[in-house]
Amino acid sequence: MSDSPAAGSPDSPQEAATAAAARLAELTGVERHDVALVLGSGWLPAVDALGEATAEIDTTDLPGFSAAAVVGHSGKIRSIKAGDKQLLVFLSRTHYYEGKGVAAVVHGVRTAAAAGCRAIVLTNGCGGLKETWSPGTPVLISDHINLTGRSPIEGAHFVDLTDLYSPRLRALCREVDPSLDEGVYVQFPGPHYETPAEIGMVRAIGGHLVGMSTTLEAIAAREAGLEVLGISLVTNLAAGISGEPLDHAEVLEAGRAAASRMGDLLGRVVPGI
Ligand code: 8IG
Repeated sequence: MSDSPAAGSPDSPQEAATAAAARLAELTGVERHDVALVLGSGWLPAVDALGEATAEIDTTDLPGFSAAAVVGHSGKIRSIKAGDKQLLVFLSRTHYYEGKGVAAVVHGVRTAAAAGCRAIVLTNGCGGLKETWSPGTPVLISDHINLTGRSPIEGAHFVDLTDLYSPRLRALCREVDPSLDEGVYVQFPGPHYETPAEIGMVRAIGGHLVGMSTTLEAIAAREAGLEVLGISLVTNLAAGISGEPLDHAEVLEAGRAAASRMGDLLGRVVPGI
């Protein structure tokens, strides 16, 4: 399987992103954005803490995006003025499990880079392996393990992923909130959650957080030259740890309950990016 455009198509992923960024500039009236944020499960209620929206558009108004598929992910993009920075906030993402291909998963990241962004904040809701991480705990992503077996990059382009999750931005977050823990995020393809045996494997390979997003986006962001901050919101203990079944409604509730803390964190970190 290939996510490349059909032979003869003029649309390389970068050309598609440039086209989306041009339309974004028209629709928002903003020539360049500075920092992008992608809000994952449970993060939507935090958006209002970022500042005043100068424009809000549907992702489907831009070329290359399709409608949001998950409850709790609204298919909108906001342009927000926050101090001297113009933020580009994706209120939804395309997940790998939607089957639209890896290029669709990272199109927002490439569009953000084409729109002028120098940094991107990738957030997600995830399962946690440490019992001290109660639902609603934010955790900085220190590194990742990509278990999708896929890459957003095609061809002989060997991108370095050392320090993918910016030590500078992690330190900035800990200045704002010294209680923040960090961990290794493991992306599974989904959409099913893990078995308890798979969580045992995650522990064995050095993972602390499990989810269905973020790693492919982080790789595309690094390829595009963006500085990356990854923050997970632990919304549930990983499978088999608490003895309770996993439930998407619970995930959304944990996000609502943690919204003011997440909004405060993002609102205080973004000015320093
Ligand atoms: I929210 O426990 C959320 N997303 N893979 N496992 C995986 N994804 C998740 C989980 C989880 N919780």
